[in-house]
Amino acid sequence: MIDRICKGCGATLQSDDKNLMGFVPEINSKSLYCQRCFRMMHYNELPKIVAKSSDYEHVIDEVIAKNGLVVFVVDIFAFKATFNKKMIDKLREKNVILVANKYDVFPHSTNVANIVEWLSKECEKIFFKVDAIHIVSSKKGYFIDDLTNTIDMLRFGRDVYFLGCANVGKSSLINAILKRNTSITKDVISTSVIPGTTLKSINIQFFDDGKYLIDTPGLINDNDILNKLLPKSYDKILPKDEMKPRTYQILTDNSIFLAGLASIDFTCEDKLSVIVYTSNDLYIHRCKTKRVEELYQNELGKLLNPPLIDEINNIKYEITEFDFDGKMKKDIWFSGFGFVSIIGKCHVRIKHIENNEVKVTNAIIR
Ligand SMILES: Nc1nc2c(ncn2[C@@H]2O[C@H](COP(=O)(O)OP(=O)(O)OP(=O)(O)O)[C@@H](O)[C@H]2O)c(=O)[nH]1
Ligand SMILES: [Mg+2]
Repeated sequence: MIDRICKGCGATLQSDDKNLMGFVPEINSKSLYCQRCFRMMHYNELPKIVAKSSDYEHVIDEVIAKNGLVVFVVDIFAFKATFNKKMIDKLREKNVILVANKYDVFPHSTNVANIVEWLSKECEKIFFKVDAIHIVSSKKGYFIDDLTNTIDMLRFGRDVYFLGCANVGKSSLINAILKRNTSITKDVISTSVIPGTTLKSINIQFFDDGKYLIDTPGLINDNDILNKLLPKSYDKILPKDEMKPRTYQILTDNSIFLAGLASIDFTCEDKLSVIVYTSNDLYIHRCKTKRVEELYQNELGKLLNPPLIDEINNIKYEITEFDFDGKMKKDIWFSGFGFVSIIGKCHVRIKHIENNEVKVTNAIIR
């Protein structure tokens, strides 16, 4: 008998073990989805079985070996974390379209051309040559047609592979392309907030020449903030809609808490402008630096949540420091929960969750 593949996650359907991927109580000619995907789609259940980081190497190596066009998807809200160096190094010899997804969470006044220019400079910095750069929102359907046109132009009769870190929205992007270009109105592939939703590659016949759109499991980053916290914390971390920038005038020995995920202490001679871009639901607290440790002691998991009370015992912090000369507006990227723009000369001392990377770039929003 030919194996049947779940249309939602790519697992081979089986009815032997309900704790393994691809389980359905009974397989017949009508079986399209495994029980896990059926429940995700119809009851909004979160998946308990997820892809593992160890599976990733062979996924990317398999794609590299094929003669395909690669759509490398990054999450614009988590750009620094998802513009993954390890993946980029493997993609250097391929034809790549860089797609920054989740544009809908950016302030609507943001100029798209400026962001494309910024992305192209980030590529140049690491000598990563891409054939095109697109900004899209799979959720809202923004700029999907522009991307489809570029795919048509650059494909030259090949399959198209969607690669990227877990949770950047690869499966959502394919669903959006299908909805725009076929009679399909509902999601075909399963998506969820949990990294590792797609378990195996999924081939979707899409092009007139019989070639495929191919979804792949994402690279799981064990340092991703989502992998350090429980799903009930995600609600405040992931923006649901347009981020409202929060601006603070900062003097020396002032600090800002990004809930209990990080705190930034500022030392400066002149007043600074600091703009916080996170989910609107993430609690931001400004205080004097001398009160920071007392607040960590008394309010972590309470006022300062996430992390939640039942997560704090598993969390350690580390310190990262930066100096800014004030010549250019800079962004500090907090892996997976946003970025903070700084205008002015200062020294910053950041206390953040251990191994949850903090990186600096020129400002993405001018
Ligand atoms: N705001 C916003 N959220 C999005 C967008 N695209 C995807 N998401 C959300 O991001 C989460 C991950 O989406 P998926 O499509 O499952 O991501 P993936 O890259 O396929 O993830 P894996 O299968 O785990 O590798 C889901 O909660 C989606 O609803 C978007 O354009 N905007
Ligand atoms: Mg997926």
